[in-house]
Amino acid sequence: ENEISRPKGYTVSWHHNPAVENHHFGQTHPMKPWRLTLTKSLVLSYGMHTAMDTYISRPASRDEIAEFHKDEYVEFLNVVTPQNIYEMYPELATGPQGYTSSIFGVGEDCPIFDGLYDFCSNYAGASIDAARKLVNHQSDIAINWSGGLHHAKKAEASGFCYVNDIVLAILQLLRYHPRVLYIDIDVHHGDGVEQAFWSTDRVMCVSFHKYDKEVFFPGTGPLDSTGPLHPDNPGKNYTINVPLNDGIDDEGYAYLFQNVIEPTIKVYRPTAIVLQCGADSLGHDRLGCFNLNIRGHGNCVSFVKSFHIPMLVVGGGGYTPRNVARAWAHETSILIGADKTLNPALPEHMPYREAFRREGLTLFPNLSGWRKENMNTRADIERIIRHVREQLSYIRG
Ligand code: ZLS
Ligand code: CA
Ligand code: ZN
Repeated sequence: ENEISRPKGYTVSWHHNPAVENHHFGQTHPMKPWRLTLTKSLVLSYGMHTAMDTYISRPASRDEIAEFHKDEYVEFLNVVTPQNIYEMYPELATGPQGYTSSIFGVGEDCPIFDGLYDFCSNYAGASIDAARKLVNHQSDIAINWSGGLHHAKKAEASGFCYVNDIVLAILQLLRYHPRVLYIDIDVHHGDGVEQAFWSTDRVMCVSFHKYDKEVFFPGTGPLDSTGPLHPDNPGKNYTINVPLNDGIDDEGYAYLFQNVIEPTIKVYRPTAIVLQCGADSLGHDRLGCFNLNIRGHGNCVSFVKSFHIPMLVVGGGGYTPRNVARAWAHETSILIGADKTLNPALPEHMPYREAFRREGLTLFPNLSGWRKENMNTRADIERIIRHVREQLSYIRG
């Protein structure tokens, strides 16, 4: 249907692995790796793979994972199974509803499921591979939709994340790149990445998220959380947090995003950018509370791409699988420069076409008309922009 050619003047690589798609967190768990299968179905059916270098990624090695994570934690992930968890840690068997989260963060949010290590090592391997393609100048834009698991800590699983592929990828970029800008548009705060690079000026972390301390996970990321307070610490001011209320719409988000990201890039002059595209910031997300449409979400990707800086693009959250797939397929088209030529009507012949019927067989259903009222005022948004400008004034040369 669509004739899609390779982008002129730059190379895009797509890193994926079917080994990630077929794992299950559990029946009721909102994280569905199957959304990656839906994404792949759209990417292939539109013929977008013909415009990219496509790699089936390999699992990250234990040493690669241990570049950030604590050895004992990597060992734990490697050996734990749903069968042996209670033998290994009898204290976890506290009651009928299962284990409490005390051992390395496992619990209801981060369950031990069959093939957990296979899942983690494969999504992490894809992000590491993608980062290396950028370092070797074999790609200008590298994509791993299975990555973006931004909550994982050095020795703790958190918020559906076990291994922090973003931190591992940034560590690869830092071997060559002096300054890496991390941008996170998942509806949740990118706390694991922020924490890992809190005390360095070689990575600047910017997260946009719903913020409501004690109510919305993970409860961190207020506007005044900008890095270590001590004046001698190089990380001071190298973290930007953009806390938001429910219901932000495409217009407000685009205005805010551009007015935060443009001055940040001008002042910081990153030599590589990592963009986490968590799709739980879309309207109608099962866990989210924003009002973005597929195009509003994608505008962030277009805007970052327009700076022509080497870019690693990863996935993240996203709990209404068909809309996650729409967003990431649309964003793939933006990255290969095919968004204007793609037919918004979904391809006639594609696997899982029925999964998209609910909102209509289009890439761009209306996702903004739901129960969430926009609780972000013009004044809130202007206050954030002023705060960021002031913060950036302290890091200007
Ligand atoms: O950013 O809010 C929490 C923590 C709790 C409430 C939920 N219970 C189970 C544990 C304690 C305070 N957790 C969040 C985590 C959100 C992670 C987002 C990841 C990312 O998008 C990146 C990938 C949370 N929100 C909703 C749930 N957990 C949740 C909803 C439904 C269920 C089913 C499975 C498990 C228990 C019942 C669960 C978690
Ligand atoms: Ca975020
Ligand atoms: Zn999220």
